[in-house]
Amino acid sequence: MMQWRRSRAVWGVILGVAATSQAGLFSGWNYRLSIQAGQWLNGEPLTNFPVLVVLGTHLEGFGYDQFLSPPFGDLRFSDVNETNEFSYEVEAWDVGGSSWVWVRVPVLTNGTVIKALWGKSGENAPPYTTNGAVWANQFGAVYHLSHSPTNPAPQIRDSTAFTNHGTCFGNMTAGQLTNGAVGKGLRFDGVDDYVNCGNSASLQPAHVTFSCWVKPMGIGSSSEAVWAFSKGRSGVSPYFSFGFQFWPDRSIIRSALGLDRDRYGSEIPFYTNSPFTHFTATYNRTNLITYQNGQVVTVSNYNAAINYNLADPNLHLGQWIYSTFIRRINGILDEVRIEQVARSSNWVWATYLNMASNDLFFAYGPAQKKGGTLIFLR
Ligand SMILES: [Ca+2]
Repeated sequence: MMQWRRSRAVWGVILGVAATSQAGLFSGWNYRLSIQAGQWLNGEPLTNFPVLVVLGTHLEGFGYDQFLSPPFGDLRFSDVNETNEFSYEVEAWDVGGSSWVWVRVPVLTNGTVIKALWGKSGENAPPYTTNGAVWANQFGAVYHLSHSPTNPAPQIRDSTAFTNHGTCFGNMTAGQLTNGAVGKGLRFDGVDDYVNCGNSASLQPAHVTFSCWVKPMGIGSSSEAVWAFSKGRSGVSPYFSFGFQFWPDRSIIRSALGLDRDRYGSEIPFYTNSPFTHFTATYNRTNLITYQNGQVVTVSNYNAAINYNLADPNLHLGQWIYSTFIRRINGILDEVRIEQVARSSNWVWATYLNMASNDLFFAYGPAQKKGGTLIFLR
């Protein structure tokens, strides 16, 4: 005791810990970890932005055995002061490795600090972990592609509240859930595999952002154009509403838009056996902007409405098809998103970097345990 009293510096630190631990919502939680965004963002504060947080024993002081309501019933996220609780969704939880968690941050900008908290018994994962709350900011569909195709249909889960879940076709196997760009992704064989996600108003916005990670691993069912995903198909122009076409014979990928009665798009060099690459397209009835790995690569001016009035309006992952024209991709897809607004370039960049370089985007921890020192004060 005397030893502690002699040091004002140490005394101050202990009081600080005590005050922080008792002020917020989570005074009963034993562990906390600060997660700080680096100086990578371009000045625009991003509101209600879902960030990827990667937890695991690679983080100093972190242990899965510290969770007292396993597997993650006592996991919480908050602002730095522990006064606002943030919604989260677990994409995958692996006590033998890394766990992938999406957290909706009210305002994300350079230097933003969020906290992860855990270590409390008798807690349950809140409803926001499964009800789509993380994706409430104008997301129409979000596919993490982290579920086995051998699960009961619909196997491919949409994380939004719109539940645009997809059903697998082509006798896809458990082994086709494979390493993706974020946790697991889904391998399509380029022969008969695809996922039918159905249709709803949530998938037919006037302005749109659509995106995915893609890694082509062969030609697929046609050397002309195979599709990472297609919203809508018909045998007459415009043939589709939107999606990404990969052309093995031309070594390009195309952000495709069906407007009124014609088809449009922008082409970007892209190759079979390219590493995982992130593509995003935004359309706001002024510009179609296409991004590769978070950077603008093409801007095209169009102003017509997206044509959603097609014979088959469903969203398909892994293919476009009409009659005998079968266009199935051979490769891996991950994190397919349809958004109901044309996102800003800053939003697209942050989305990419947060996934591609998570340990650069965020500075983590170390994890700190509450407790021990407080006993001395009493
Ligand atoms: Ca994934």
